[in-house]
Amino acid sequence: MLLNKSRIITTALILFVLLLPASAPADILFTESFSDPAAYHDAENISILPGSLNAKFHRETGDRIRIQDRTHGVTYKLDKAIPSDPQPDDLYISFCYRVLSDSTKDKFSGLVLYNNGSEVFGLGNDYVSQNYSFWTSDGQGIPIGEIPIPVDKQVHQIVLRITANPDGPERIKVGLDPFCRRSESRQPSHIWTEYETELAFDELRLRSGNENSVCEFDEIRIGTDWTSVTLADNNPGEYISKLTQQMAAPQTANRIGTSVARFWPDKPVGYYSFALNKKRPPQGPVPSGWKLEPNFGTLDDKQYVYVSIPAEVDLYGTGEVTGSLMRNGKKITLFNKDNYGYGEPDQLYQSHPWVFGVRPDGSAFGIVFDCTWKSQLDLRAGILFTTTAVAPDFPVIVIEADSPQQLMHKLADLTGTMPMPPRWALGYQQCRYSYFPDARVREVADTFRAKQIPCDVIWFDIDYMDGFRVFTFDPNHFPDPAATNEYIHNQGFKSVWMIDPGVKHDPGYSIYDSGTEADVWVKTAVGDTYIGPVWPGDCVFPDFTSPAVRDWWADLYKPFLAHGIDGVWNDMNEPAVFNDKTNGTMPLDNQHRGGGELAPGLHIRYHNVYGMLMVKASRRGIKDARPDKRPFVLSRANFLGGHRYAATWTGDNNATRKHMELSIPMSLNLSLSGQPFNGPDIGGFVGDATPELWAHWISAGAFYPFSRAHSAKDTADQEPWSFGPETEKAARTALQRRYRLMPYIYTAFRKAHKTGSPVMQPLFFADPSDLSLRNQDHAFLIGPDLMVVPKWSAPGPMPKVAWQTISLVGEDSSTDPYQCDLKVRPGSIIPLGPVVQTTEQINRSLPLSLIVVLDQQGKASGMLYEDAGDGYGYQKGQFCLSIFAAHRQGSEVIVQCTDQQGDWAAQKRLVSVKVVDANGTHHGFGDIVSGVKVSPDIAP
Ligand code: NBV
Repeated sequence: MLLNKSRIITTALILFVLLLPASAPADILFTESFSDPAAYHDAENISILPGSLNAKFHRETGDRIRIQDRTHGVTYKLDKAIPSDPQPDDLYISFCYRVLSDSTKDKFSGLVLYNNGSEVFGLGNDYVSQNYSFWTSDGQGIPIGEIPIPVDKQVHQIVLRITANPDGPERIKVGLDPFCRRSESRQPSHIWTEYETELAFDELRLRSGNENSVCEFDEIRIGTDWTSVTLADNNPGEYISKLTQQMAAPQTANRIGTSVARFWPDKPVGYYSFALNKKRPPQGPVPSGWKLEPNFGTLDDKQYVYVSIPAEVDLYGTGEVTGSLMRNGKKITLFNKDNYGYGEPDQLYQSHPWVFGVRPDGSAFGIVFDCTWKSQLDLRAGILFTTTAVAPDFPVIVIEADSPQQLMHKLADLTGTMPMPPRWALGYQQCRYSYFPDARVREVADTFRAKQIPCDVIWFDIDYMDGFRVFTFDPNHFPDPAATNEYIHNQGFKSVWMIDPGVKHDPGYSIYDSGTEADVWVKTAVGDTYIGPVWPGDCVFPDFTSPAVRDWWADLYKPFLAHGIDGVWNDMNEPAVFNDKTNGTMPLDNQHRGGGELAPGLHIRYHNVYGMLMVKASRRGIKDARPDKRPFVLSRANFLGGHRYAATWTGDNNATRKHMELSIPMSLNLSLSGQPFNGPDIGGFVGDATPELWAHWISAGAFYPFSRAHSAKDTADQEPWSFGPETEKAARTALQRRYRLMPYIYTAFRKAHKTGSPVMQPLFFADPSDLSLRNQDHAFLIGPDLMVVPKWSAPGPMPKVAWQTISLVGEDSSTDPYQCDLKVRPGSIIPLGPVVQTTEQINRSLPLSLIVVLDQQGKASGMLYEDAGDGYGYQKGQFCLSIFAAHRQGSEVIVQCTDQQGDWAAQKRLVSVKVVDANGTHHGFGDIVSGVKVSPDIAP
């Protein structure tokens, strides 16, 4: 074990070690808080400054030390400090740290461990990566936490945990900015990096790096447990404390729904809410005992809203974000951004000014910061929302709920629910940038059917256009788009074609000419038509803030769809503009005309809703053109509430395992932000997926709500069969599983449409009071009853009551190298259909089966929603909602349809039933309306 290797304790202290007085808890081995300035007599370049480093919620004492221009800094020999007998299994080292110089000049500043005079391990700022890092004796710099945090000038706390390993390398965990008021097991996973290395040390040095570097240290502690090094208090830290001093309670507070309150900093001002689906008049005062009240303030050129929350609250939501499911500790910039390869963390294509909180008892709250302006959510110490001072006042809406599920319903009460999508959009979809010419599209379609791999949709990316002019077709590659669509329609596919917002600046091109005549383009600060480069070269951009412009745009779809196009894909609508000087978008002082309920305003005000307004217009155009069909629009940019108009995918991810893993918490947080219909590019957009990666990705990706494979230009082919027989088999099995589950998935979408309940749900929805489930980044739920555990996910906590693993198409996920474990919740009934190649083959005469897993009381229930799969007949009663119930009766289980709603209710329906329990699967068959008996050998 670590200390037996015993290179730790050797010599006497060179400077001094503050050994604790005998009365101090034994598990604190060393502590230094610079309370004796006289000790540092050396040192031109060392000073003790009054006041400690004010890290968030970390108890500070004494003063702090500043070290400048010193490669070796301050040295502590650690003999006596760490007992050799008995030797602790775990050692924790913690310190507070601030880099004050330009980080690029710092060379490995931080706290460094030495052994026999040689550097063995460092914690701090690695000048190569310019991130908060740790580095090992071989000089490798490794960022701390899952997303590298660039070195800034703020106070941070770094914690190192060393777990002794007598037989090999020590296990290391390094954490940045822990939540001191929480136990170690309740830290969000993203603060940690884990590593293994042999590690023994006898000396600790504080180093400031090389020339011109300045940094400060404080509160250095070594202990044998978490609490001894991460002392907590209630101070939210320097930055937040300074702000909260300027803040005031809201001047206006009203209830606007059951347990929903709206707060204004002052008197309400006229405003249009993009997030909400309709106006919410005040309904009276906020109920007494209301738990969360925002405080408002302005400082320098910023407006702030701060909501103080108890330490144990877990935060989620915040929209389209990379990183772990739990958002505590994150900072998210809300400013829609084209972010190819997600180079920059946490600023992506969509903005959701929304935080979803869950308390330890499972009760939940949500906060809408109802503001479209460029802003930031900072969840490092409470909830801080920041936007520019020039933004007009905006309200903050707080929702209280008994459970996370109820919170989603209440959010949907405010924002509206997703419209019912056409069923084909729930099938698997095949895309690439780009399938062309049309012969290649036919070939892909033929291959799916020849290989019997289920698929519903083929996608047409930007290269179908004539010189990237929207609403045109390349005469060489797509001379007859209607014939191409007809060809694939005949094989049971639908087609989705891309439309970008940028219209080529090209007099003579009909769309440009008509838009110019109707005066639809966004204007510059001085009132000229704004022109910016995108794919076609110079482009002009419709000003979607104007109702007249939205009408003009909507009308473009009718002739376009007449080519047999089924759905539309709106890309680049952040809007992306190829101009680095304006940060990849249009200038923030561009002018939007507004109209209707929207005031005229600058781009900085409407940037975040540009994409939302675009898809609002696209959706209406599609609906107007084909009033009897359900529109399908996919959008890259969007805003809280934008699920009313479009589904979404998570942009240009990478073909890496990391991005595959990140896709799950990303889709979950989008789901918890009110966007149920989402998913990433399966296989990864940027780069070539390996056969193994693609096989793993499709095996889990078959269960994203939006399940589409896509890949960038010039990447290798990435159809399911392109990687060889093993990957092809994995894809076929995974997609057969999705299609077999289609009755359940369609029912889950219908619930999302009716109530706002997400299709994809985090594991903690299974038991909101089980704290061990709060941090699960990879296992997830589809609907409330089906758990998906990816093969590649690390084993993690599971719900306390065992869920039953099922097989759907003869697969055995316990031995299959790729297929996820699918587990069914005890107490539920899952409806299944047969494997079909396209959802077009689905109808009510197909056989139906039910998987039943009884709970401890011997009961189960479930439901099935069926309708025509498209159109609006369901609104006139043309559907059937079947309610199933099962109960144990002696050695038998009786499964029955207890209720049917809708005009499609049937007198009789033959169903095959499988009751799955610890002993295996038990079959039954019969008329579900009168009841099916399953026996014998049902486990009690
Ligand atoms: O239209 C081309 C691509 C598209 O395939 C991708 O899905 C979008 O996110 N588009 C971005 C523009 C080019 C990206 C390099």
